[in-house]
Amino acid sequence: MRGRFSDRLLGKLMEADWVTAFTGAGVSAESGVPTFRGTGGIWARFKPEELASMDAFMRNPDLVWEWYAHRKRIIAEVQPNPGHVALAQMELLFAGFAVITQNIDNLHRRAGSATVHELHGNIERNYCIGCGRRYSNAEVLAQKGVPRCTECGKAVRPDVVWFGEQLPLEEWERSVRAAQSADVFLSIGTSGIVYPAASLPQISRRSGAYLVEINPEPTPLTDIADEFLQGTSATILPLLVKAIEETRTPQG
Ligand code: BJW
Ligand code: ZN
Repeated sequence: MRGRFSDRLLGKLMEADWVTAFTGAGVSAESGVPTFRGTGGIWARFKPEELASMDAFMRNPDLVWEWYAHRKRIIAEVQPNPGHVALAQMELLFAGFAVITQNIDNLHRRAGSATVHELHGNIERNYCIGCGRRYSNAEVLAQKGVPRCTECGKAVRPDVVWFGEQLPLEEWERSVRAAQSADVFLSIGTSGIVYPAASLPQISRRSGAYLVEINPEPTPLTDIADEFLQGTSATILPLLVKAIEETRTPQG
């Protein structure tokens, strides 16, 4: 046992050629980005299923757009936290390393991670639902209410994946390969209930990975994980990087 980590986990990490980190909203919580489920605030009155769908956008475009405009503003102001930074550092410690994220906030790239597969899109991009023309956040936030396309007049939406929509195929295929290649798979800060993303830890484990979950709360994944590290990502991930470095270069 080195600090809070088992010899078994550190042994697996010493032997690992490939490590994959799968992240959810919890990883950005300590940057000040609210999670989807189980939080306070005005948006907690709505389930993500009631806001993150094309049906919801068609039924109540103002409400859905207001939610995204609110989140765009929060995300533009926050910074990556020590958990994001630790994952960027971890990338340099292994021959193969990938971050698969369900987050749309771009914080992994901003922290310096190079290989990032974004399964649910990116809130910094937008496109017209009529003609597909792309818009920057500066362009859409300059308009009042739901932005309209300058070419065709239809509504502009965030480039994120809503319920009932397909995940971007290339990002999905790369994520499946990263899950299958992993010797150690870290599932961090996700409730693990939204599919198909939530199948990646299972895919990885079936391919022989050592499955580690990092979360302050147990989730449906906890029972199949080889280890459950209970705590927040901004606390545990920097300690894990330190433990890997110390195990590789024993002190004294
Ligand atoms: C901390 C922490 C700290 C807190 N440190 N941790 C029935 C069965 C199976 C599937 C389905 C079904 N019915 C429908 C479906 C399909 C559906 C689905 O999975 N629904 C489930 C809810 C049941 N999936 C889809 O529709 C997907 N598409 C699809 O299936 O396509 C195929 C198809 C197409 C057409 C027809 C039929 C099939 C698309 C899913 C898209 C999800 N989109 C969203 C919104 C993205 C844009 C945006 O951000 O606005 O993605 S929803 C939302 O949930 C977002 C997230 O990425 C996703 C996952 O949430 P996440 O990240 O896990 O966050 P939370 O809040 O749930 O959890 C936070 C965790 O952090 C908690 O565990 C905390 O404890 C922890 N935490 N602080 C570490 N400091
Ligand atoms: Zn258009």
